[in-house]
Amino acid sequence: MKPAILALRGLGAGVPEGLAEHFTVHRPPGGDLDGLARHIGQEVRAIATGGSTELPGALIDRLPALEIVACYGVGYEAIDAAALARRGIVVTHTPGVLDDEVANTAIALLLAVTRRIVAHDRYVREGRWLREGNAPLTHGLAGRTIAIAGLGRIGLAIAGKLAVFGCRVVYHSRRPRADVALAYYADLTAMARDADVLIAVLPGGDGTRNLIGRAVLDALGPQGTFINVGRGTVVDEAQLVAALAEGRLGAAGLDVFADEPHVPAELIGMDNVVLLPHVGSATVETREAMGRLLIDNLLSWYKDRKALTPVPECRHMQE
Ligand code: NAP
Ligand code: 8YV
Repeated sequence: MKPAILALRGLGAGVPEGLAEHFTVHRPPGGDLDGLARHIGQEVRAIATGGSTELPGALIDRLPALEIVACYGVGYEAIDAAALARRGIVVTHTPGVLDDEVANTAIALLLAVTRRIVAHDRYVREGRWLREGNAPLTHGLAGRTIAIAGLGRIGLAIAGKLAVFGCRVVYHSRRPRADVALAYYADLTAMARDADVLIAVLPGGDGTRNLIGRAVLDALGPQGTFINVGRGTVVDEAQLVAALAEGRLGAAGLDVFADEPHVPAELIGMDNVVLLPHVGSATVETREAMGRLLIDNLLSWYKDRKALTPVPECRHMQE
């Protein structure tokens, strides 16, 4: 008999169908987790879910046979992985396979914002080129300092891609990396003060909430650009809106927001901001790779109790 798996919100297209080849897939009708737990709670051995989809402890309590939670995505801030690990439940995610595409998204936002690609597109469409003449000049990237907050897998991919632009790349994280030659800043505000552009690619959750607040944004300054492809919660969104509105921050390119899919109304009307609907990893190829890795983690677990890409909190659980 195929093991029973609970498929929750946040899975990519095709993932439930892929799971169905190996598992009996249960999806909560109308999101009714309570009803589902009542009916098949004793049977559920696995959960497949999005890393930003809340996984209530009260639900876990009702799934006594649960062994593994497989997340679609690398970020898993909505999952209390340490608590699950203590209960002997392994959590997996999909690191690595999306680095290149998320890094491309960061570079696309960087160019779109600094070269005003979207604003200039509007300039043409609105007939302003004809009426007003050439669009205003912008600034290039060569010789600029680009700061990366969070030099992990994706941050490193961004740094690699930035090498061709002739800019200086610096970074901040809690610890310096021994394997990179880039300048390290222990102090995020000090780094922002020295930077022309700050690219955030930090994980979400309580540990990074509002890490980028008024001090960092003011340090980046009126000529500075802020790009975020990590999680919206790492920046104090009200402070970001105020800094842009008051001209204390120059421009922003945002793929992620604090309360998705809600975007602060003030940002919509701003010409110096490029907004994306959390599409960092959203190519057919990358999403397929994420779905495949999620399923391969489950299959590997059921084959020999070894998950392929457990989250750090669960790495010790490999038998
Ligand atoms: P990763 O390899 O774990 O890198 C995270 C980096 O952040 C590490 O360098 C870590 O270094 C640093 N960091 C963590 N907590 C920090 C803190 N409190 N202060 C300063 N630095 C901190 O993760 P990744 O694979 O690169 O992914 C990063 C994040 O990107 C994910 O967690 C996810 O939220 C987001 N993401 C977004 C998209 C999208 O579609 N926009 C797609 C994929 C991922 P230290 O441990 O040394 O501090
Ligand atoms: C996805 C992401 O958008 O991997 C992550 O952490 O944010 C993105 O790859 C998400 O996980 C799937 O909706």
